[in-house]
Amino acid sequence: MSMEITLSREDIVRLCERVEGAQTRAYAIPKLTDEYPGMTIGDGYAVQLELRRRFLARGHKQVGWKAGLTSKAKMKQMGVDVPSIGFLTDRMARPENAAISTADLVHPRVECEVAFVMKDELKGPGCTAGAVLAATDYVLPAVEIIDSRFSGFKFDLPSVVADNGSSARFVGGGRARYARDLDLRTLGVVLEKNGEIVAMGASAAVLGHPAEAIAMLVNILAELGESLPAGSFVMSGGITEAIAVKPGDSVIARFQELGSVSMRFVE
Ligand code: OOG
Ligand code: MG
Repeated sequence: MSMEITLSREDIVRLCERVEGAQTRAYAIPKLTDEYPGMTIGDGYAVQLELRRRFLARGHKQVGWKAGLTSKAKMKQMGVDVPSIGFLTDRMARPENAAISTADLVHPRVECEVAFVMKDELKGPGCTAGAVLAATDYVLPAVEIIDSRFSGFKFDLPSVVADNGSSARFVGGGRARYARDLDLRTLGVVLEKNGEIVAMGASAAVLGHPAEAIAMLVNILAELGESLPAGSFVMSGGITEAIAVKPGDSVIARFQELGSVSMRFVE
């Protein structure tokens, strides 16, 4: 993947302010490539970096990273065929069984993911799934609440990367387990909304093995000149397609071996 930056510093700041406004005040904007058709993936990451810098300067704490678009179901749903990464902060975390407000979201969707908590730092390039498993403290089930800031949830890779991979909220829960005690490829997951099954899948949907997604994330970080710190909470990407939610909905994701994660949505 080329990380070439073609936009001027002024344009990067301008686009960052546009995305930041849409994120913090919850409104939809056109995808960035409508105005900048030549925008590259490197430009997208430059905007994301500026966004992260601003959030951290305001006192948000980074807790980890997320891989996105790592399953066929997600790639097909979004029309994008290359994975992406985004950062996660303390302000995005919600406790298990939380009532999650949708007033500060545009058009939220939920998706089931396997999350990794790292005990050692990882550095690319050349990071492998084996290296990821050796550096993992434990895994736990998670639900990510994504919320593209782009109208109609329609975007391309440079735009979604600039929008921090549609990151909005996340809930970790269930039962934490050591990766070595599980077959992380064959974990089944069932997503229920208001008591009905709305999506299901198995963890192998994520690049054949969720640890592959974390390795991919570490290798993208290397291209950006960064590493994955020990202690990071890392989500490996939606196993199933994402499901839209609205106030009044209750959601439960049941993971084989890892227990379940639930939440409900309110105004
Ligand atoms: C992009 C974010 C994708 C995942 O797990 O695949 C993502 C999107 O679909 O809006 O978080
Ligand atoms: Mg996700």
